[in-house]
Amino acid sequence: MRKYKLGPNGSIIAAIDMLAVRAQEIKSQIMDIGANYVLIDTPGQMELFAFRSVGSVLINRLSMDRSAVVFVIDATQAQTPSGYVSSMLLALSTQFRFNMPQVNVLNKIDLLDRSVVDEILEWGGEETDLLREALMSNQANKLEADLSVRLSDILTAIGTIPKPIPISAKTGEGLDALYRVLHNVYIGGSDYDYLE
Ligand SMILES: Nc1nc2c(ncn2[C@@H]2O[C@H](COP(=O)(O)OP(=O)(O)OP(=O)(O)O)[C@@H](O)[C@H]2O)c(=O)[nH]1
Ligand SMILES: [Mg+2]
Repeated sequence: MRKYKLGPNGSIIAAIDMLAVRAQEIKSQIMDIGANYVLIDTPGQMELFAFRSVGSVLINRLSMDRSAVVFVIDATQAQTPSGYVSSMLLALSTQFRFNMPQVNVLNKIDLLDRSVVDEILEWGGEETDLLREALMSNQANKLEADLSVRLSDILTAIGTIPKPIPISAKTGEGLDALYRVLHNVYIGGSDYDYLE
């Protein structure tokens, strides 16, 4: 920020652009480590990373043979029906932008009661009416309710959005399930049902 006299957003943009330019060099340094798994953490400000073309350029350049995007949803934001729909739309737009296998996770479940987590997971289940009903009963404003229901209908119609895997980065809960799903993606399996 000081060197280029940029604000926080401009600095993130400049840093990503610089990374993209040096992506091959960074990738070969990563390969030299010889790790079984490599995790690359990207900035959460989606308009600065996922929604700029250099974001997907960088992802493509750093990707190895078997790579997947893990999209992290904050469970506390997704606990209201409209918050859930907004989170899933963001997950969908990342899937659309990167066009890579994507796993969605619902993080911070340690902050919510298990019953609330279960309700969120049901919204992503087969019973699509559950989300619809929750949206209708939670919105005081009719316009907002209509819009949310229509957006959730889009999510249902698209149908390929993987339901989120509940995890806690803090307690480690659910990480084994995430590992299993990622392993499935790596070996080319399509079975996403981690509960089986
Ligand atoms: N209770 C709880 N807190 C968490 C969990 N995961 C992250 N946090 C906290 O949430 C805050 C934000 O975590 P970060 O990892 O910086 O979030 P981020 O999404 O990477 O943020 P950006 O990189 O800015 O997008 C920190 O205070 C973390 O300790 C979790 O599973 N449970
Ligand atoms: Mg972060």
